[in-house]
Amino acid sequence: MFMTQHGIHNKRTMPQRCVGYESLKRGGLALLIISLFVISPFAIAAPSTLRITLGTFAPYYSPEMVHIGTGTSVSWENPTSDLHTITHDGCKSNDRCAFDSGPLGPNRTFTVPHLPPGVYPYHCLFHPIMQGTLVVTESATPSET
Ligand SMILES: [Cu+2]
Repeated sequence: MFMTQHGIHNKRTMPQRCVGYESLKRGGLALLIISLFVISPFAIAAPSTLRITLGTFAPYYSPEMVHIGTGTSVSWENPTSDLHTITHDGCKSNDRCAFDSGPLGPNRTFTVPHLPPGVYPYHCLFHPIMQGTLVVTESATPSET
């Protein structure tokens, strides 16, 4: 009785196992295709906007050091509950003020459109410990360091 049931059970599970394996293979392939679609836009296509996130703790601007091409705009997001600024160091010394967000409130975003090539150190007027650097080079490929 037990043997028969066991036999029947085996006969029933065997094809199911095969189907299960097939669908697992199919699922893996689908996952591979999906992941290719998800990853490739970031790997191949250069995003037109690079996002930097403000933080209460270091790194205060994340990423702190950013290399972008001249075709890329930069967008700072403030998810903290404090006011911050994104102020080009040149604004303080009254040289050439490339960008200054002014007080940026929580959940606000400040975007700087395309900048000419150059090195742009910047800081927060309220918290001088907050410092970041933007490096703009004559290319369209952005990267982070
Ligand atoms: Cu700040």
